[in-house]
Amino acid sequence: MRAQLYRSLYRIRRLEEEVARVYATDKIKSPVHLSIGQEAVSVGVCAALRPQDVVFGTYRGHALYLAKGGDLNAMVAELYGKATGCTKGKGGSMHLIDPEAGVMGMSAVVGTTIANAAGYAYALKHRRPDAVVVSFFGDGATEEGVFAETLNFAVLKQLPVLFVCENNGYAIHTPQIRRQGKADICARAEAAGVPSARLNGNDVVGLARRTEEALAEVRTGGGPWFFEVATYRWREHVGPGEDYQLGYRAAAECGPWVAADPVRRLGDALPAGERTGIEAEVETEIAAAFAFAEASPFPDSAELMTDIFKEEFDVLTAAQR
Ligand SMILES: Cc1ncc(C[n+]2csc(CCOP(=O)(O)OP(=O)(O)O)c2C)c(N)n1
Ligand SMILES: [Mg+2]
Repeated sequence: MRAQLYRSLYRIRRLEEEVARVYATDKIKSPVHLSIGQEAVSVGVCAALRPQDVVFGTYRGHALYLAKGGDLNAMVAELYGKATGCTKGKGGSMHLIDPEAGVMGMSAVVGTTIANAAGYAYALKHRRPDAVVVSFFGDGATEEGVFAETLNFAVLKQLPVLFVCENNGYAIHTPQIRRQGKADICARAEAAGVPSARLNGNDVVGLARRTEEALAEVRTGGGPWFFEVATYRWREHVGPGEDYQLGYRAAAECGPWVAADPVRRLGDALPAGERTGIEAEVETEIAAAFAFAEASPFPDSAELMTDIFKEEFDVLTAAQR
């Protein structure tokens, strides 16, 4: 299990480092919200998911997309705006989707996918009761009205959904304590009737175990669960670089998070040969994905008028049918 978790963590870290490196060339046509430092949240939670389970995320979604098994080539091509991308180059980094892998969508509009996730869970409750939904969002999203409304509905209908708040302490440049009168997000979930836990976002093994436990209840009709996961964004809010020079947070604040970096720590704990083997395979895979994106064509201009409305849509993924 540790080797698998390391592969997933290392793959996401290296993919995003490559995105940051290539970004200066302007080949990547999309804004990028990197999750470097936050990878373990998606990897830990997704380790407890089954193929029929689905996830919804946000514009900061590279880690979630890959952790749930989204296609790597289609992701990089999407960032390049190419026709082979996961939304044919129309969505970019903020709108990754791979329904066959259970990655049901992400949005640039803060909070929107919280309600989408609950709606999907409502459908699953009737059509595929052994599958669950996990909804990922930031601490800032909990200030949107849709968060409170969705928790209420999820409890009322006892929906099979796990809400995962990735609390990185900031919404763009504003810290949580300057935005929330009572900075206790779990208390708000509890007030709505949702059992909650505050978890360490660097403890990837612990996150997988706690997710397994919570989902055991969710899968058997126990209704929703809520996790507030403490984590930290190492890079700037949007873009490939760092932003400590802006002054809204001190560079020293990142120190303890870097020291506890689960990517490095898990790698250090593996036998050296196993670690280098995993890293070499991942490097090859990432290089191939960037080569695929480079070689892919841009969409034809006729594509501007397609995919605007969806006439028919089967809500179930292949794994759920
Ligand atoms: C409805 C809406 N309001 C405001 C914005 C502008 N905006 C983009 S990201 C963001 C911060 C959200 O912070 P958080 O939910 O904590 O996620 P993080 O970026 O930290 O992962 C804001 C306010 C938006 N995209 N959508
Ligand atoms: Mg945040």
